[in-house]
Amino acid sequence: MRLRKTAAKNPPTSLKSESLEAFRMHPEGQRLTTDQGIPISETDNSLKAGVRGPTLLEDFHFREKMMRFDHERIPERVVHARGTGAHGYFQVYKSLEKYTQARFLTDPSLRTPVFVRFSTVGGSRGSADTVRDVRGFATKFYTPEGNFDLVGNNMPVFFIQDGIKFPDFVHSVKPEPHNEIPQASSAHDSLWDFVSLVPETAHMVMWLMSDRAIPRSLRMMEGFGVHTFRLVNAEGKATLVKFHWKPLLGMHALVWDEAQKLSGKDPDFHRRDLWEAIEAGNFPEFELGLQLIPEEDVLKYGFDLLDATKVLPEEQVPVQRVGKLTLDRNPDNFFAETEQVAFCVANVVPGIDFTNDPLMQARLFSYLDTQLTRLGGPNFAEIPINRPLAPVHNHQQDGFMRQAIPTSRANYHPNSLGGGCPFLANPKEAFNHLQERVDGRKIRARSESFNDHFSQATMFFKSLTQPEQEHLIAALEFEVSKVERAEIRERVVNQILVNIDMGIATRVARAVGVAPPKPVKPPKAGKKVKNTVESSPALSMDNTVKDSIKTRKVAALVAEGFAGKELAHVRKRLESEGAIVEVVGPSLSPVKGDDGDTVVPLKTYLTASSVMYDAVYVPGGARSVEMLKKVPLAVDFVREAFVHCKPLALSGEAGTLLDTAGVAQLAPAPPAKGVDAALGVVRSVKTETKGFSQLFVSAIAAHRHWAREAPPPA
Ligand code: HDE
Repeated sequence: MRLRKTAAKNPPTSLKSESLEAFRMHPEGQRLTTDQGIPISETDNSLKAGVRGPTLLEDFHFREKMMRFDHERIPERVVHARGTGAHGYFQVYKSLEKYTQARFLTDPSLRTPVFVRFSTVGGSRGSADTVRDVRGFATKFYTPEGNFDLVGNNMPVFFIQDGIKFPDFVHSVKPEPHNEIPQASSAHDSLWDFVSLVPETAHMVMWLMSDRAIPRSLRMMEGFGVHTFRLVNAEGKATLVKFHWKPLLGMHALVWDEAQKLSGKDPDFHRRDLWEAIEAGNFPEFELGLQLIPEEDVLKYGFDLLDATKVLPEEQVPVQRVGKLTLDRNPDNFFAETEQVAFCVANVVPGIDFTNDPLMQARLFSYLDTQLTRLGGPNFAEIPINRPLAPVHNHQQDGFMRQAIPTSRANYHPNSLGGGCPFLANPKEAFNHLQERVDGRKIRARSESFNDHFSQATMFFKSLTQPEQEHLIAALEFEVSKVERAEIRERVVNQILVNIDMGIATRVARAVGVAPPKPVKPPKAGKKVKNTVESSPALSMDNTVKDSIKTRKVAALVAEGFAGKELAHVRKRLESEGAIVEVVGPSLSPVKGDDGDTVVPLKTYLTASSVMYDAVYVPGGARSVEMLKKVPLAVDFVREAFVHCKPLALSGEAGTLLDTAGVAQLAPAPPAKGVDAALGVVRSVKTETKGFSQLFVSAIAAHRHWAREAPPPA
């Protein structure tokens, strides 16, 4: 897909976009100048004393150009450094005034502009997109009452319960301090050392080892506010709330081997996917979901809703879908927007409030604090992407990079010199902190209600389908095998995994060279919090929607002599269903089909790879197939697509490529007549057989065909 120019395609439509226009630089038809606006006619040679002489200090253009270059970098985010952003809007379906006074949730006619930044957590700015990690999902709503930031993740729980442990946790997962290895990976001693010593990590570690940690696309993953928040209505009545984002394309994952290969083949895989989808007008959509819980039910579900290591199963409190987020515009400039955007959990509007979750409380401090350093001073709310659409007036002043020019002589409150302005807002419209009764002893301790660390880890595992469970165990085996210290591997098995599931512990123990674990004593009565449900089907990605192939990428592998009519037919069908078909050939020169027509490949066997696609199709044509068999990279295409359980469509002679790829013995027998699609391998006896395209469409919609995977060891 070669696409460019979001700006031309999607002209500014939102108020936020209009507000950014004042800051956009449009170089078209403009002459080159210095930062002072002085016209420059030569920028390739410095000013010298003679053409072979020394450069002169007087050369202000050279000095300015070099000074600006020398200072282009700012500190990357201490976590979530790698990210990608998009503009869009949010619209609520119907008024939620019963629960909240927040305008963007009560006025269905309002399209609230948003900026979203997706991220990985552990890697640095240049790290690969498809690593095993949590994904950040941060949304800034530019509401009429000021900015609301929902700074969430794609997993509903977290590693720790109290924010004071965040520096410890992050130090352990980041590259190790002595050699800065490994980059963007949790498969190393210090993380698993921490995990083995801190049982509250158990539940989140199960999520991290699951397929949720390797999403197929940022457009195909859920988002969660994680903490329990509060909605507050105009009467001051509060309701506890859990925020969710539900992707309309469903949730889908990569395969771990594929994710690792993609890190090399296309480290920008997720960033590119998001960018291209928006450029092509395939705007990502997520529904906002709310779980609403009466205040008095905070301890009703067998755990404490203030504990961020727990999920509230959807089967117990259903997620109500209340509105939709649409991402419809790529940023104009990565640095100015995606890098400089500053989210903060403390940015709430009237109608939304916090709770005493000790993880959330720590975050209320951390974001502003880190941004002070990252963005070079206290005025970062004035950077265009961070400016609210709501007017800003206060007595805050000065500091590095101040942009606004206060015009009043009064810079204090109360004042008479400025006529008392800015005047205090009407309390009915202002943000009022919920008057929650708080009393207690000053104490550095954790609530008893936070004690159970394993029940929900077990519930999560039980909620997965068998293939998902196998992936999770394989991920644990992979990660813990990479731990060099035997005592850490031993502790992971005997302190953590045995408490989650003996089956997992036994399998991982064997894989990582630890003696088979002994069954654990059941916890003392009263200590273990009872799960109110044993499993939650909503937690399985396999239960997601699988009814569409919209935006799925399909590679059509061709060589000279391919079945031309068939390719045209299949392509048309897939494209009519919203898929993207890319022809991959021996070179970028036209390739002739058996009908004399030519296609021009967009990629070659050298530049593309099966891991970049959702499905692979090889049209028939004896000559083409024979040529493909002689090219190892083309054969790899078929082999990898098969191993990664992707839909494969091989028509006529192309079916024999499975033999060449060495996977025929794992595939179902070829059809004796007509077409067949067992295990997601669509094959036909002849080319263009009726029903071939339809079966392929269904196989792609199913996403992956796990039944092809080798069975677990006995
Ligand atoms: Fe963050 N987190 N976090 N975090 N977080 C940051 O803020 C922090 C946590 C999340 O795209 C930092 O501006 C603490 C949970 C996202 O710009 C920093 C704790 C969740 C992003 C910070 C947490 C998140 C961040 C780094 C434990 C999901 C990226 C740069 C108490 C609900 C936002 C920055 C973006 C970024 C602190 C835990 C989500 C250091 C102290 C839980 C999506 O302030």
